[in-house]
Amino acid sequence: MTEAPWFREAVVYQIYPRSFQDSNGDGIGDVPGIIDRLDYLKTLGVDVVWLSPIYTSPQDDNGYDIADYEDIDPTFGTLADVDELIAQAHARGIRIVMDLVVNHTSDEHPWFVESRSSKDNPKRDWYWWRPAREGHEAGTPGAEPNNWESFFSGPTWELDEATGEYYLHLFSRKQPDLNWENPEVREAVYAMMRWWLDRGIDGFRMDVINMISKVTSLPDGEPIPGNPHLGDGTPHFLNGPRIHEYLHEMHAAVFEGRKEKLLTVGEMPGVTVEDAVLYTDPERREVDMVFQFEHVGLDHGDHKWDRRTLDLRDLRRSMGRWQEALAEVGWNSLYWNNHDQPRAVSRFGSDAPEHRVASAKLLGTVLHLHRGTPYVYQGEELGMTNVPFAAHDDFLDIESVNYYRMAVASGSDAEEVLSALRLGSRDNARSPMQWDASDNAGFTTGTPWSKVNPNHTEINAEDSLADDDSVFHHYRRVIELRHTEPAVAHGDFHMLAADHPSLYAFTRSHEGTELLVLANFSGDELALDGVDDLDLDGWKTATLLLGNLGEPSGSTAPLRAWESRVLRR
Ligand code: ISL
Ligand code: CA
Repeated sequence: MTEAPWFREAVVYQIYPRSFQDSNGDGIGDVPGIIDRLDYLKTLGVDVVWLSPIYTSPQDDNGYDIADYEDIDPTFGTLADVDELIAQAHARGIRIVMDLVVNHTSDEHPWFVESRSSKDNPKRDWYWWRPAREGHEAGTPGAEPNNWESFFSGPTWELDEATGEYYLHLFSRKQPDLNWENPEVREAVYAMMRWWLDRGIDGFRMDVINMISKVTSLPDGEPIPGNPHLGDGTPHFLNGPRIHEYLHEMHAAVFEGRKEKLLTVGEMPGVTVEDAVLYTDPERREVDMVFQFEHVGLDHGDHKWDRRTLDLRDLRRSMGRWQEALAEVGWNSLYWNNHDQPRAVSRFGSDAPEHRVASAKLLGTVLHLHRGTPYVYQGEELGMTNVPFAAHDDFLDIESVNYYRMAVASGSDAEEVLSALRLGSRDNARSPMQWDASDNAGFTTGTPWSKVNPNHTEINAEDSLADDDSVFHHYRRVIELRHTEPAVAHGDFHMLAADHPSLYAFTRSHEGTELLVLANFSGDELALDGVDDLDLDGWKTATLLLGNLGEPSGSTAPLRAWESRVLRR
């Protein structure tokens, strides 16, 4: 048997640099700020830090629009700061993983500036250029080369006056898609990746990497009801025809023969379990794990702005299916939260004052006890909540801003659009990290770029560090468990009581040790006797490894509101 890969025992912490720690009072988090907080991360016990993009960028999508892959945006610092960050992190046993955004560049990247300059520029074919649809005059509605809708509202095509052709942008018009069909593009990306690894980083989180291969005829998608010119292009670019070939080629060109402990995680909206097995089978040499989106789509209706109440049964069914599908081959990544998602405690737990702490701890317990590599998003370890946004101009994210404008222009009620934004906006995850109870939460001495959540007086790192019962210390313990209890990292997973509306229960077993996780996803007491498919006879005298509400009256006693337990036998 070959040794299990190192990342099975690792926990990753995601930093959204803009909102983590400002060091110079300009109101924007930066790399020196991160360096100042490394000891905090060391105390938490995480193994890897993933940084959202800090490269040179006009910041149209907060850095996911890159104008120079090999330099740092002055907002965030310098290359020398990054070298220092790498050295300081490594000195504490923490690896640094960078975001890799190569489905698209910024329109201000020199590659695109050249590409757009003329039809016969050598880099013309580095992006997707197409003339207007046959029989249509460029610039008129419906003249776009196809009907794909952008993730950030409106068409995915922008007419460029210089040559009278359109370019493709799945995201904003300042994020033109690279043409991966062109081998020069691929080699340029691989060279840039090698350059970063040579600099000492430990891997990449690959942004929307399953969108890089498109069906080259760029066919129209199924029309979207209510809009005559827009359609769903996703079947033509999610997990496209050459995606496995590209990832395998990237692996060979970039990672082969390098040091062992690198990490690659592919962010893959619309990835299925069947695809994920292929992407993460170590024999195929593509990526170590993928971010999938099934569980964060379960409270969406027809689209993300149409929210519905989550049914725990759906969540458990989805999580369970992923556990099972990747049990033998491949590996899962585990997350509730990232910079694109509303806050977990407000969404899957309860942010009501009486339940926030317990439910935040419960969520940490449940997630980290699954089989896979857990990701903690900054502030999650404090139980940070969604932000009480009031008016539409409180929302800053391009996705929210564009959606509001589009929805109101097409006749939706502004108040209804606002309530959808309050629940679903990515801005919820992007408010400044709450370090202490002072005016700007210890994030900045200047004016923060995004509103500090007023609840930082109650919810902040300083208080959490001082209180052994805090969400922070619970996360620290659950992370430690992965490092000390082999069943957490390596055990088999088995879901229990699959039809229960509020109990989340499963076992992990490994070399004679068995763990049982019990979690009450509700504000009501939950009796464990007589629950279908839950036999607790052998667990009455089991050891309590980790609870979230202090000693229960017994290992199998009824669960109190939002109580979770990890038992071992
Ligand atoms: O957040 C989303 C919708 O609410 C997703 O569709 C998101 O855009 C998708 O998961 C891709 O996300 C990644 O690429 C985007 C960037 O805006 C996100 O921040 C990033 O995580 C484009 O680079
Ligand atoms: Ca700053």
